[in-house]
Amino acid sequence: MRGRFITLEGGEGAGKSTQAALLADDLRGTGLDVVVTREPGGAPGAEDIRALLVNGEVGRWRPLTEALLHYAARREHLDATILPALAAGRWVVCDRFADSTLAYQGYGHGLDRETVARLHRLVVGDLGPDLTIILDLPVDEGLARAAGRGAGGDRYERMDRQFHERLRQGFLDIARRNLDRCAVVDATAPLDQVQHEIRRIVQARLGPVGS
Ligand code: Z5A
Repeated sequence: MRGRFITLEGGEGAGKSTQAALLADDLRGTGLDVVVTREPGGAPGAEDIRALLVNGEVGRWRPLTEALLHYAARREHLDATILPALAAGRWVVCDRFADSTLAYQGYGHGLDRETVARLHRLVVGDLGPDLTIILDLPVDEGLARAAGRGAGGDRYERMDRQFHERLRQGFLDIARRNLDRCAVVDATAPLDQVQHEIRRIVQARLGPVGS
């Protein structure tokens, strides 16, 4: 049986990486075979493209170029990692996926929705996630959490506050437009409460796991 594909989305410091690892542990505890992966990246060629995206000057790429790079990385990731895992019956938990392109390059950088949608149809088609958890957090809190990790932040973390506010509203709008697939979780709650809420949503949306 094909595995299930779950993505975690949200702005900077929302807790996606932390919750992806916790969710994978929860799912493994029920006997499932789980792959944790991330975007941009998640496959050798995609990780090479990631280096072009997260390093360098803030204005390094024009929005369309940046979207093309993310979708190029995504196709590698799908072919090399996600699709083989799902075909083998494994569950895939992915830290960011295509909603991040619409949020960052679309809502954030102003690339129009139809262009992103055309790229999506070409590269992803109907291979998208079964469930998307959107972790929502006020911008200042997310940036403070991300800053707490030190190292001065990557290219995206250095973008201005208004950009991050557009991202937040973008993710909430994506959730409103995709009610069947998306669930918004309050990421200001303590770690274990967020973990519990995600576990509850996975059970409710995808049915009892591990049975
Ligand atoms: N990007 C794009 O533009 N277009 C695309 O299509 C895609 C991506 C796919 C990749 O960055 C960048 O690429 C990303 C968007 C862009 N922008 N940035 N930056 P990345 O993958 O390297 O980083 P990220 O995904 O943005 O990670 P993040 O947002 O910075 O962090 P996070 O994964 O959401 O959070 P975390 O690392 O799990 O937690 C952050 C800190 O908060 C950490 O110290 C935790 O211990 C703490 N934390 C987590 N949860 C809590 C709670 N509940 N309470 C208190 N503290 C917490």
